[in-house]
Amino acid sequence: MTLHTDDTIAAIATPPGIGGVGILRLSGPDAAAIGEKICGVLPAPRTATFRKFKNAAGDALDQGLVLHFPGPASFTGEDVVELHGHGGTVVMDSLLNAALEYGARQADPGEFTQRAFLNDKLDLAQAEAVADLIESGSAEAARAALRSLQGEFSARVNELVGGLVHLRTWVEAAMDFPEEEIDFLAEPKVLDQVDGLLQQFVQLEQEAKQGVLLSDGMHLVIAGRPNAGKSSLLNKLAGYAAAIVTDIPGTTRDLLREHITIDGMPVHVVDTAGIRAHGDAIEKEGIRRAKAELAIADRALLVTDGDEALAKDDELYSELPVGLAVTVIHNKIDLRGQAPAVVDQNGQTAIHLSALTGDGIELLRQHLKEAAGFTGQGGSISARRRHLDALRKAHGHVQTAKTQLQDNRAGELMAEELREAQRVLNEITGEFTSDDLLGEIFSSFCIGK
Ligand SMILES: Nc1nc2c(ncn2[C@@H]2O[C@H](COP(=O)(O)OP(=O)(O)O)[C@@H](O)[C@H]2O)c(=O)[nH]1
Ligand SMILES: [Mg+2]
Repeated sequence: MTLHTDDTIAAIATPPGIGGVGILRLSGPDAAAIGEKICGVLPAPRTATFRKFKNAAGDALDQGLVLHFPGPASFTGEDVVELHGHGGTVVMDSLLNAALEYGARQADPGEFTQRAFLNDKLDLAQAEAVADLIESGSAEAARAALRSLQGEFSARVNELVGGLVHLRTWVEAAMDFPEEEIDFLAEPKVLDQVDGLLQQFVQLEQEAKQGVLLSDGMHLVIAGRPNAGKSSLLNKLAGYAAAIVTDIPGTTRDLLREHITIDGMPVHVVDTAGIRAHGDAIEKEGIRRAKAELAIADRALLVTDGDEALAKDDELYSELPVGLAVTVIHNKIDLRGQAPAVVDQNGQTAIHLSALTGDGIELLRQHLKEAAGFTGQGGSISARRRHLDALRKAHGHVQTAKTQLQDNRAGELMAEELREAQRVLNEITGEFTSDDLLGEIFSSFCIGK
């Protein structure tokens, strides 16, 4: 991925295909010159004006509106020109080709946003929010992404950084006076500040977690023995007959994926082949795929059709990756004349329900929200796993700093932890972020953004 910004990039900013309007976007030092070659004299800055578009051979290509945003008052911070033509594939391609003939380079995915970042128009978390807003799958997710784009998340991270800097100044000043260091650090306000920071971490992590849940959702895998009612459960959760249900064991062989939302929380549900020792080659492959899916799941629903608690050494458990969160589903309560219930079973949640009648499904939905920590409260921000990981890592360093302070009064070690926490936090907003990570982030954007 190139990180230089000395050339002029061009891309069709509207989605491929046919539409009323198609937009060609140019950004860079020659954007204005190239724009003039295509459409004659550029209009006054930020004023939409009608022009005819031509290529180098003088062929008429299209006609439409032209907009000129001289840098630095533009999205990228560079000179930007937009040509709004008719949204047909051939028309847009010929406009793009004209721009390339005049010396522009086809933009890489996300390169406009990357330039906005490099020119300090956006920090990294805001740039990521641009992509999250475009890709948001629900109104809540879009609102959260917009808040992050407007800088709400970054402001909260910067607040934490500010607190860290303040604390570091104090601790490092203490180290300059070794005779008084112990007293300096024994001041109650030092510990108060550390505790205040720790609280801020807890709060922001909670909100970032909501953000990650809103955009990524929960990855849920339904597993269990054949005929326990796994596919029926998927159908009830999805609200329609997505999977084939029969009383023949081994009906489901391939994985079946459904995307559902529970009160705004996206959930990716995967139905799998029942786990059993014998079965034909197709079923064996199905079971292999089920295990692969379990390996990346956030939680498994382990379905049985009896009401007895699964023994700790039940073979079903041996098929699950260690440490995977599990909810046991005791299905078919209608056959036993039981009422739906949520119970604790050896520290695990077990839910008695009927995938046939739907009795108890609501209990399961509420349990899933709770288990994921989804509050569904408005006002959340969008965040990515990388942000949450960074917050947790920085949090850990501040926690260690507190131990160094309380147990050892070790100013130097404390300062070291605080410095590290600050470095990790700065990665969120991109203050000190490796080119590799930047490349990875921007290359996942769409072309023209
Ligand atoms: N009575 C009753 N039958 C159910 C229930 N859930 C599933 N079944 C039946 O059990 C059989 C197997 O169901 P299916 O969903 O295909 O199970 P899977 O093999 O685990 O996917 C079918 O005949 C279903 O109609 C339930 O809650 N109550
Ligand atoms: Mg099935």
